[in-house]
Amino acid sequence: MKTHLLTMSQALIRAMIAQKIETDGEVVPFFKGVWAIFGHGNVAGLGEALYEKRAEIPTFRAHNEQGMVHAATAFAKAQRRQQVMACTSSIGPGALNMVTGAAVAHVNRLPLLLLPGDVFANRIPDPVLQQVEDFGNGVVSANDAFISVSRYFDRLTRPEQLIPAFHQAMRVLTDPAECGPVTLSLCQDVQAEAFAYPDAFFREHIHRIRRQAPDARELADAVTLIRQSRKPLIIAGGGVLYAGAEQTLAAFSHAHGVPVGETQAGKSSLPTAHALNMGGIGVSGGAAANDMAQEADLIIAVGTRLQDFTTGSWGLFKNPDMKIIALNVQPFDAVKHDSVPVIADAKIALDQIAAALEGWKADAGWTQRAQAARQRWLETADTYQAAPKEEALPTDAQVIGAVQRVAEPTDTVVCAAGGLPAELQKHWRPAQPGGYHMEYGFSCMGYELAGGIGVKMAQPERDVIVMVGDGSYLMLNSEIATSVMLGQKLIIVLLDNHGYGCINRLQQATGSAPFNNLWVDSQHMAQFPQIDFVQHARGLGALAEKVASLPALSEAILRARKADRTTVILIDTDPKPTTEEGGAWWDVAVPEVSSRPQVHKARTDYERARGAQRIGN
Ligand SMILES: Cc1ncc(C[n+]2csc(CCOP(=O)(O)OP(=O)(O)O)c2C)c(N)n1
Ligand SMILES: [Mg+2]
Repeated sequence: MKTHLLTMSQALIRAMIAQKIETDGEVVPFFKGVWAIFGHGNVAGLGEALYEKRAEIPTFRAHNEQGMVHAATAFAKAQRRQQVMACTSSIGPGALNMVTGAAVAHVNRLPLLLLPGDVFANRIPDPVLQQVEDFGNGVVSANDAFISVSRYFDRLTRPEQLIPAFHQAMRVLTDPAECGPVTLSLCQDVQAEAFAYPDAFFREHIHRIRRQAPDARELADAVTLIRQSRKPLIIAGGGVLYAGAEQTLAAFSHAHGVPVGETQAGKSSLPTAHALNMGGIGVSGGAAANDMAQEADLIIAVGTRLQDFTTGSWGLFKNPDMKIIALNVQPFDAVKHDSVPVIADAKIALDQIAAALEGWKADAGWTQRAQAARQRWLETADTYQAAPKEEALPTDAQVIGAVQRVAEPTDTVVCAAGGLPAELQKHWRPAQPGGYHMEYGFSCMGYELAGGIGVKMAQPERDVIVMVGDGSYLMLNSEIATSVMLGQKLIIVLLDNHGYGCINRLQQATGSAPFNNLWVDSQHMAQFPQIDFVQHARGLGALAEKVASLPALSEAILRARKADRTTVILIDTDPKPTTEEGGAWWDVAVPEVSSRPQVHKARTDYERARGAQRIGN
């Protein structure tokens, strides 16, 4: 048997280079590159191996491990899970900084390869710097924290373990149902240890993402249910985009007169102009989709996890006879809420269902109502986006309107947390599939700027517009410097409302006093914050300007498009108003006991709302 004497690190990097993927008939490297921040846990082992192969697989330097994981995760999302990145860190703090990012990828079902350094397998120098010591368990390591946020976890304590571990890693990274973060925790000494790896381990491997066809009986059950329904509604989740099923969905909706509501991950499945695109559904959705959802007798849930923001914490659907068909590659999702499962790829299954439904249409009245509801909602949304009176601070919706007025069909808007996700789900009008990149599975503050880099790396020909609140910006902004260094240009619109506007609103909606969210409501303050975001962004190497009006914002975006690097455009906004219409109830537990009458009232309302919650289905 032909073998190659290599360190475990060298073998890993060579095996990664050998992985290819066939997408749209083209064969490309499966691993786009490796994000790295070195320390004693990886600099000598993996660092040396990456240097050796730097011409074949690029290494990108970041400023914060969490940030680099967000960039890698966003890249995989923008590539619709067809291509991934890896991230390597030192042991201890560097590794644990990646855990939050791992959770983002885990919740959002996005493939990602994490390579944190780990303690010495031989344990001779124990405890090494940054090693966590457990008094009663010799195998505990800080990296155990990855276990709960990895779809596959392995700790390599011998170099030859890489072979089976890598095969399992590739299985998970390329499986549409299982995919998520894979953590190979690499003991520092093992990274540097050699083994005679078989030649076959480095052979080119061309992957193709599996498209699972539905079981014939599951398909038949779903078709029967659809034929029996009069008021069906499709919920389009991220799975539509990952399956590349947007045209199939558009044709299905059109042929059968079935309206479509979009989740945060599924938004931009249909172009805004599609006659039966109801827009966003759920807590942060619009009035059109939510009105239809209340009455629907059948929900066809395509590629969605049915999280609480989609189902209004299961208070949204009011028709007592409503049934759910869950079309999903992942059985875990397909059985939720007693759904009728169709375990399959969205594109294949929608095509097959459409063929079996030949000639069938939803009630004409239902379809017409949907079209009218959609029109009404777009008109309502227009009024929210319209420019404010001169003296008033703009709202988030008005800022979105100003960005939209100068948007190109090819733009991708990126966001994750704060008040913006709800306003964007209601107001952003994507012209093309994939033009809306929202991380709303973990809604992780700090994803926006770093994630934008990953999106730009996936879509270099598109302008990437990151919309971010002051809170998220302050939480993680160091990757602005990375975007400048790597030439991955972002247009960042920073909405400064002086604090955590959305949580402040939520706090008061649950009867609490304004407390500890907006800067002005912070208790212990020697000085009111005077943060100069423009100087800060310039300090990191970006271009930056503050605008005083919405027309000035639109103009600044046009300037930023022409700029050679990342631009931060700052605008002050009003933390209070949001779009009232649309939106569904969200279950946020209100205290049963309080000294404040506002909380008593909120509790009474809360209990009433819970009475309308669908349990189990
Ligand atoms: C890492 C993280 N911490 C806390 C939260 C809870 N949270 C959600 S939004 C938010 C405030 C966001 O503030 P900002 O970015 O300024 O947006 P705004 O609410 O003002 O629109 C907080 C604290 C979160 N989602 N992520
Ligand atoms: Mg804010």
